[in-house]
Amino acid sequence: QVRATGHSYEKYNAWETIEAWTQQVTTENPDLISRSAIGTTFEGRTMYLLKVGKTGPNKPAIFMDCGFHAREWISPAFCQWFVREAIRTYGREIHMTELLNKLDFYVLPVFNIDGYIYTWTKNRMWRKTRSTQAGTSCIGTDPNRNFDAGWCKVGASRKPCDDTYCGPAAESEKETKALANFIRSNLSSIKAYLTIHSYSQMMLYPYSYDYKLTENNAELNALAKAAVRELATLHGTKYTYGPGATTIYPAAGGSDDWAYDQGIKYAFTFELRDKGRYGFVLPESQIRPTCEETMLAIKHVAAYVLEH
Ligand code: ING
Ligand code: ZN
Repeated sequence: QVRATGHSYEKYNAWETIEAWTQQVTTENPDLISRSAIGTTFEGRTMYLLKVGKTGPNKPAIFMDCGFHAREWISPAFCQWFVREAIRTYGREIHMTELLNKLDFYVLPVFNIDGYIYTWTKNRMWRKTRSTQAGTSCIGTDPNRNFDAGWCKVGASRKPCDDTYCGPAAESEKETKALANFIRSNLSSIKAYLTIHSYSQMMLYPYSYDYKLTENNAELNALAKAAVRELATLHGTKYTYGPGATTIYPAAGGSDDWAYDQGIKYAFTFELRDKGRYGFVLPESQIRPTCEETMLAIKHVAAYVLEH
C-alpha cells in the first residue's frame, strides 16, 4: 500500500513524495512558482510553502493550506492538484491566466506533516499533531483548536488525550505558530484565507467560536452560495454552507476565525467529499472528481476576491 516514491496527482502521496514534488514543481516552473519554508514541525520537518503566480510588484494574495488534520488525505491531494492545474492551464485558459497574473496563491500542501506521516505508518485515523508535553503520555494537539480565536472556549477539550485537545496555550504548536507568524507578516497582501478539510461537503465561514455573525456575513453567505453552486455544476455534488457554529458545530480556536479576526475578510473552511460513506478514507478514484469540482469553487472565490 505504501509507495516509497513516484508522485501521482490521482493517488495519495507519502510525505517524502510530496516533499520531493514541491522541489521538482518549483524547479520546473520557475516563472510561476517559488518555494520557501515557514517553519519546522514538532518532529523537525520543514514546512514548505509554494507561492504560485506570475512575478510582479505588490500583488494581492490568497493563502490556502491543506493537511491540518492528519487523516483527511483528500486535502493535501487537493493542494497538489491546485498547483498542477495552475501550471497546466496558465497561458492556456483565460481565467487561470488572469488570476495568476493579478494575484499570488500561497499554498501550504501539508500543514500537519508529522501527523500525516503517522497516518501512513501507524494509525490511519490520527487527527492531531504529534507533539509531546510534560505531565502526560498523551500525544498531540488539535491544530484547528489551537489558534487564538476564543481559544478553548467551546467545542474543544482541555484534556491532552482527546482528539479536540486545544493545547496547553493558543499557538502552543510549532505548526500553528509558523502559520500564524507567516500570515501576520503578510497581512497587507493576503486578501483571503482558505483552509481545506474533509469530510461533509460544506463551505464554512466565521464564526465557529461564537454564534455572532461577521460584519460581512451577507457577503460571505452570497459568495459561498455562488461558489457551491459553481462546484455542483460538474458532478452535482451538493454542499451546504454557512457560519461554522450553526452549520457544522461550535468550535473555538479554528484558523479561519483567527484569520478573519486578523482582518482577512474572506476566510473559508472547505469540508470536501464525502458525506460519510467513506469519510476520511475516500477512495483514490474520487481524487480527480473531488479536486476538479473543488477547483471551480476556489477559482470562483479567487475571481471574486480579485474584483473586491
Ligand atoms: N472540521 C472542522 C474541525 O476542525 C471547523 C470544522 C471549521 C471547526 C472551522 C472550527 C472552525 O472540527 C473537520 N472535519 O476537521
Ligand atoms: Zn479537519
